[in-house]
Parts: sequence; structure tokens; C-alpha cells
Amino acid sequence: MAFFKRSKQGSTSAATNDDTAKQSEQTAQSNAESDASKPEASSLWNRVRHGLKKTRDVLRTDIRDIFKSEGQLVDDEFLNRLFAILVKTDMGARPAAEIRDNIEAKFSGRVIEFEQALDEIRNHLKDILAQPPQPVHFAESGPTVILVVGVNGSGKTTSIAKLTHFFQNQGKKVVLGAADTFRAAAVEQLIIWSERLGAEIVTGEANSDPASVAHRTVATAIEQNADICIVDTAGRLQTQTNLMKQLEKIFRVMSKQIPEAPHEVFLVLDATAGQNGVSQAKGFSEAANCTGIILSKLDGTAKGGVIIPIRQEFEIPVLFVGQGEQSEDLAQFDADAFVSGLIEEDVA
Ligand SMILES: Nc1nc2c(ncn2[C@@H]2O[C@H](COP(=O)(O)OP(=O)(O)OP(=O)(O)O)[C@@H](O)[C@H]2O)c(=O)[nH]1
Ligand SMILES: [Mg+2]
Repeated sequence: MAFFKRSKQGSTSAATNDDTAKQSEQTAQSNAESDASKPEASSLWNRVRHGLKKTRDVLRTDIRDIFKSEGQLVDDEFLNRLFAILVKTDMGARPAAEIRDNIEAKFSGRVIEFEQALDEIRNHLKDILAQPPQPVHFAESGPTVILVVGVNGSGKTTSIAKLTHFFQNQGKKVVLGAADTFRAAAVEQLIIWSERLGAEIVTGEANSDPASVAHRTVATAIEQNADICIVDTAGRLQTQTNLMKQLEKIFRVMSKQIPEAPHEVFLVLDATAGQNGVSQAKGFSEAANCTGIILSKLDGTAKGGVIIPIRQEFEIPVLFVGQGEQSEDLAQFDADAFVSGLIEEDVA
């Protein structure tokens, strides 16, 4: 059930030619900004690559282990072992079965080489991860309002610090709203980030109405001619009706101030939460009318394969990946670079 009736898709498709031209311009700008060949971007992607090492090891080392020689007969045993390895990456049974079935259809009873098997995996993953270039939808005039939502501890507040840094690097002025009034520590956490980043912040008393903080944040952003206004929210589950209603109220309040607001609703997903996290977040994403995903904690122990079911099951794009606890630790998502990080060998 969708709590929020406003359709993001609808508002985009109603765009005029002018809007479309503007959007292409923004897409080009965003693509230029995400260009993985830029030094800063490529160093971030090296770190994403580092975060994908465990998954890459499973794909490369474990699959190589089922090749007794350079070529391997494609029989039931080979296909079963390949399927088991693919599932270990957290990509989910469906894509793993699709890859297995494609290989069976092409090579059954014949010999497949290791690199040919990797090609099949690489191509399939690229198909799944492909998404249209998706810049942040900026407001045509006035501040762009971004609401950040997700389950407890998924990385919302840290991702807001990262987004602030990202937008400030583009010369944009950011105002933050601490609408997680549930815990004093949550407000404190965002205040610390705002001081470090030099961004204005709007807070409220503990347990005060989060919608009132959201309202004051948007008002401050308008007053101060800010470019971006990012509002933090308390962690919640889709099943917590009261909390979902509270989110609905935040939406209502914002859209009274700026009819298109919130321009973006970012869902923060914890990459370490695996398949359960994905299923849990799917209903939430639909209920809260999310427009984009930030995949956090893609460092250390994360199984990067989790992005595959995310792209398959969510109709919204993955916009950013987070790979650390500092404000610089955010990269714009790049499907080709990601697949390369999942599969290509480390260059010594
Ligand atoms: N390693 C790593 N840790 C992260 C990342 N993002 C967030 N964290 C850590 O995860 C923990 C939770 O992050 P928060 O940003 O507080 O998460 P939240 O969703 O705001 O949490 P609640 O407000 O309690 O719902 C903190 O210890 C963060 O430092 C990341 O990309 N990588
Ligand atoms: Mg938080």
C-alpha cells in the first residue's frame, strides 16, 4: 500500500520540452561529475573496488576452482557448483539461476573456458545493473528538498553528511534538518556533522513533531537562498503505521511550502544487511515513494552482490554508494565500474 499518492514518475513525464532540455543538460553535467576517469572519482572507485574484494574473490577464485583445467565440460555437476558459488555472492537465486541457465543453453555437453564463464556472468550483471543516467532532480528554482529515509542504523545520518560534502563540492549551499527527534543523540550526531561541514542546521526539542522541524528546515532554506535542504528522519519499518503516518505528514508539510517538495526521497540501504534487508526495504520504498537508493557500508565485510537483487527488485535507481564513515566516502553509482569491481582481476 502506498501512503503517498504523489507520483514521482508522473511529475517527470509531464515535463515540458524546456524541462527535458534542462534535464539533459543536468544529465550531461552529472555524467561529467561522475566520470570515473576523474582523479577524485577514480580514487573513490578504487575504494569501492576494495570493498568488493570479497565478492570478487568468490567469483574469480571459487569459480576458477571448479575448472580442473582451462576448459571444463558443462554438465550437471559443473552447473550446480557454479550456481552455488553465484548464490554465495548474495546476488540472489534468480540471477544466479539465469546465469546458470544461459550457460547451459549455450555450452551444454561442450567445453567452456574460465574467461567465457566470466563473460557470461559479466554480461548478465551489466544487463541487470544498467539504468538510465540519473542525475539528482534539482528544483528549477529555489531549494531542492531531499528527504532521507530508511530502517534503523542503515546509515541515513552519515549518508546525509556525505551528501552535504558532495553538494558543497559542487559549490552548493546546504541546509540540514534534524527531524529525527526520537533520540537526543541523533540530533547531536547531525549537529556535529553540520559543524564539521559548515552547514546550517535546524533542530527541534526531543520528541517534538518531526514535521515541524521539516517545516522550519524548508523555511530556513528558502529564507537563506540555499540550493539544497536535506532532512534526516528516524529509522523506521514499513510495518510501523504511526511512524509511516509521521513520514506522510512530513511530505504534506513540505509540499505545502514548495509544491514539488520533496524533490527526492533517498532510501538508505545497508549493503551488509543482505537479502533480508532487500526484501524488507522493498515495501518501505514503495510506501514512502522513494526516488533513489544510497547503498551504504559497501566497505569491509559487505557482499557487493546484494546490489543485483536491489536493481532487480526496486524500480528506483541506485544513485550513490557509501564506503566508509567519513563525509568524503560517497561515490556516484557507475554500473560499468561496479561490474568491473565485481569481476575484473586486480592489476598488480
Ligand atoms: N563502514 C561504514 N560504516 C558506516 C557507513 N555508513 C554509516 N556507517 C556507520 O553505521 C552506523 C550507523 O550509521 P548512522 O548514519 O547513524 O545510521 P542511521 O540510519 O542514521 O541510524 P538511526 O538514526 O539510528 O536509524 C554508524 O556507526 C556509522 O558510522 C559506511 O558507508 N561504511
Ligand atoms: Mg540517524
